[in-house]
Amino acid sequence: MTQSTSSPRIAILGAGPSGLAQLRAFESARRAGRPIPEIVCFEKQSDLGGMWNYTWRTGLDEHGEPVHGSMYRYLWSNGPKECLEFADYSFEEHFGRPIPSYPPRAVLHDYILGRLERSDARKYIRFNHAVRWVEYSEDTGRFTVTVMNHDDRRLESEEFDYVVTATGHFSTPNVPHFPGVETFPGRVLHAHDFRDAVEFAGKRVLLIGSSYSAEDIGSQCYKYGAARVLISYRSAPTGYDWPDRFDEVPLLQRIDGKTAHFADGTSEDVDAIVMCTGYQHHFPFLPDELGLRTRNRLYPRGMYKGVVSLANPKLLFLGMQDQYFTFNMFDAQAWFAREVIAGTVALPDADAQAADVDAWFERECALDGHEQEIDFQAAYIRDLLSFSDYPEFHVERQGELFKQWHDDKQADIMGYRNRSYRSTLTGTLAPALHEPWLDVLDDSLEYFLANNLTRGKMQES
Ligand code: FAD
Ligand code: NA7
Repeated sequence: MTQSTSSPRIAILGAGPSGLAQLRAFESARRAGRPIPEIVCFEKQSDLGGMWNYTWRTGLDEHGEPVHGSMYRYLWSNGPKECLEFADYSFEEHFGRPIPSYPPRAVLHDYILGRLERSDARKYIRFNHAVRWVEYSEDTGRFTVTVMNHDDRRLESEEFDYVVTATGHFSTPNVPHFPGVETFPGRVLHAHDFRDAVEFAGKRVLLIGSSYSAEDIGSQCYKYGAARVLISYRSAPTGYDWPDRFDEVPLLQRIDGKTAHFADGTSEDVDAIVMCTGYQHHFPFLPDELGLRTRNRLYPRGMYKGVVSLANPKLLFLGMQDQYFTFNMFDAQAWFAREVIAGTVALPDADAQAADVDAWFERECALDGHEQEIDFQAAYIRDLLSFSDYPEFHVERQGELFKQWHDDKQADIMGYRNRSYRSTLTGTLAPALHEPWLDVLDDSLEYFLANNLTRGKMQES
């Protein structure tokens, strides 16, 4: 175990977009000539990218760890890339030319990796290292982080001054029970285990839930030939103008054989059930007093500025919010966390931190509708940006793009991915997708780039 006496040691848990944002934040400080701490990033997968690192596996991975990935084949960005662009690394810089606004997963994965590979930060990551336990000692003022090193098949413990938890919160499924599900004679799975819509070609698919997973898995199933898609909602239908073969029904009550019965008294035979019922914030490696207990929301309590644990200011979290903004919000958080660790941002006392959390939380509770939610998250990010030198990315203008995105989805849920938006960084209007999204069955990076080399007809949103 190497211990630095001169600079603090930081453990970053997870090398997804949030953990990589933290590495990049330190790297940019180092390049600016600032001293940086000793960093170790523990990642249980064999490569970086987090959720964007596609895996065909479900259940347990090759080491017996829970599979992290919830993404599936043919997944395309569900928001405009212009709203997640890193402020210090534009899409144009990465690809050398403008690309359409809604890329498939592999293209975004390439972009995430590209920024990291242009720095020297990969060296900090220990792959195949699953964090098992984090314990804080009041005596030493340090954390002991225990990890399973799957390369050497050994449990290892090291001490750190700070822990940055960036393990995501869309991996541990929330799976409700419905009477009769145990004898349903077809596939029942959670969205976390959904991998390939082709499996459902010709089938009648029932989706439970009415948020992002339901709308996208439903769209995928439709695109790849499902005979019928039923979306069963608990609170409210998605409200989109779905094409034929789609319907929205109230909540599933029970299942008899293949027949699903809904709250309005209607019933229908289905062949498969996909629970698109969301995820749990799950931290099996944190003691109760250090974990977060929250549903998926814009301002989970328990973290000052959505980052610093109220239970222990040396424990930080990234990416724990429900997300309109993603990559650039994680960056804003990571740059803030860097300044907290460096001591250039002084934390107020515990009461003042709790009052700040309460104020944001109450503001969130009063929100009415998606436009206010988008403005809220933009305001949260703007607040974070005031604490660091993260480059300007015009977060409010990106908020307006999100509102346009929302309208575009309302107008055409199967066609919104054909729209183009203007980068707030470069000012470039994205070229149109080379053919309508509904017709593109190949989601590979190679196919996407080969067919979108030249700027097509533009259709600004
Ligand atoms: P993650 O990407 O989940 O990364 C967490 C990392 O922590 C992983 O690498 C994991 O292996 C590691 N880890 C977890 N536990 C441990 C442990 N015990 N020890 C060591 N390592 C551990 N966002 C968008 O912007 N656009 C989209 O189109 C979009 N689509 C999505 C579709 C789906 C199906 C899902 C589930 C999410 C989608 N998201 C989308 C949101 C996505 O989660 C974020 O973009 C982003 O991946 C979050 O980054 P993160 O680093 O916080 O978490
Ligand atoms: P979300 O956005 O957290 O949504 C969860 C959905 O599941 C939501 O519609 C819930 O209904 C529904 N839900 C939760 N519990 C139940 C039960 N018990 N019964 C019925 N319905 C339930 O998760 P998603 O997976 O859609 O999206 C997460 C991320 O993945 C997101 O960032 C995407 O980009 C991809 P509610 O509306 O609360 O009544």
